[in-house]
Amino acid sequence: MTDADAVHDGEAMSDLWDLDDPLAAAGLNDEIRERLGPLLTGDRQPARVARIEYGGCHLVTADGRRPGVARLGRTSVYDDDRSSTPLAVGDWVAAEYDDTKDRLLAVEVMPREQRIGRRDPSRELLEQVLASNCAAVLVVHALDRPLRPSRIERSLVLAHEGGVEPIVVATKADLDLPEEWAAVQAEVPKGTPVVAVSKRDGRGFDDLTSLLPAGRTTALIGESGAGKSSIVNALLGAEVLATAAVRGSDAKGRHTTTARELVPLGGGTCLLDTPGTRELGLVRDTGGLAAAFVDIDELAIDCRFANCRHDGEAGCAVQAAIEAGEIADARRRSFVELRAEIEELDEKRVAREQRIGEGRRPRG
Ligand SMILES: Nc1nc2c(ncn2[C@@H]2O[C@H](COP(=O)(O)OP(=O)(O)OP(=O)(O)O)[C@@H](O)[C@H]2O)c(=O)[nH]1
Ligand SMILES: [Mg+2]
Ligand SMILES: [Zn+2]
Repeated sequence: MTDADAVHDGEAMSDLWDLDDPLAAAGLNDEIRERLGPLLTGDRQPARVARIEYGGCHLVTADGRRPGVARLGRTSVYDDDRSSTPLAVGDWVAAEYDDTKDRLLAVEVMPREQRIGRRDPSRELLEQVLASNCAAVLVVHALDRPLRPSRIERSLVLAHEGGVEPIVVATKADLDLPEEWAAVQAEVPKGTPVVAVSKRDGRGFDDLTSLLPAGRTTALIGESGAGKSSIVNALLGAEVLATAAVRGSDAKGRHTTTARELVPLGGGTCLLDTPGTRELGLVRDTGGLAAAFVDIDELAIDCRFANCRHDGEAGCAVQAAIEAGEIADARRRSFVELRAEIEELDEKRVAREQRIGEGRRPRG
């Protein structure tokens, strides 16, 4: 496929939501109705954020996909959650028309059930939510490019940290790259599904379809050119999202997808496509690290010291397992590296709170 094949997706996306019951297609169910209920006072109606662009957003309402604007001044939820993104694609909101009756305002956000949040690239102590209210996430990697060390492990930590079930997807399996496929599998602990797919020959998509949580939303994350939008199109059975060829020289993507976008598959099952992300900084750890490294976490029970850091201590069961060839040292190194990244940020956060406590101006 060449750039010339890239289609513009704005209008096609609106058509996708031209359904009898768009809210049901967006995944509205009894549970969400109950959580949204208290926010729906007066003339407010339920809506889901389908896309956010500079200057506005698109909301799925009972009438289909409509342009909207965020007006979150009066929200309570948002106030409690200032360290995060005010409005994210996938959010369920209470919406109302403004006085002119032609513009929809998102006025209050339902507390997020799950989220994929990375470190905000411009403000490191803030979390930037890439996808909200997604039960699962496809961690997408193309086999035709180098796998940067711990890239997949990092994505798994982010997923678990947001309460999201990760599914690892290796794309371009038609290119027949067994070593690259082995490298991907090596970063995936047991219990986490990993599938290889090909848009060219169709392999893997039945498996992938059966892994998607029905009636819920599955987000896609990965570098530009990984094949995320191609997966969405394959699962939709239609070329709705724009895709474009990667650069021949280094297989780098061209940042074809420019906005996060919610796509209905039917029956309330949705996909949430995102633009390629190179940076996936970790924000904090409240259990995501252990979940992404269950192998290390289980071995740690047998370490001599309860607070063993698996980094050269005597009687370390992780080290013993490496020497016995049961797990790769690369696994341990990734774990230590990702933990260090989180700890560094925790220290900065503490220092920032101290500065605020002393009445000084916070930085970052
Ligand atoms: N050979 C092969 N090429 C694929 C496959 N899947 C996707 N591609 C190609 O990979 C390129 C990038 O695919 P996209 O779907 O645009 O990638 P993306 O992850 O959405 O990229 P961004 O939107 O930039 O983040 C396109 O040229 C696709 O045709 C596959 O299974 N096999
Ligand atoms: Mg894309
Ligand atoms: Zn240890």
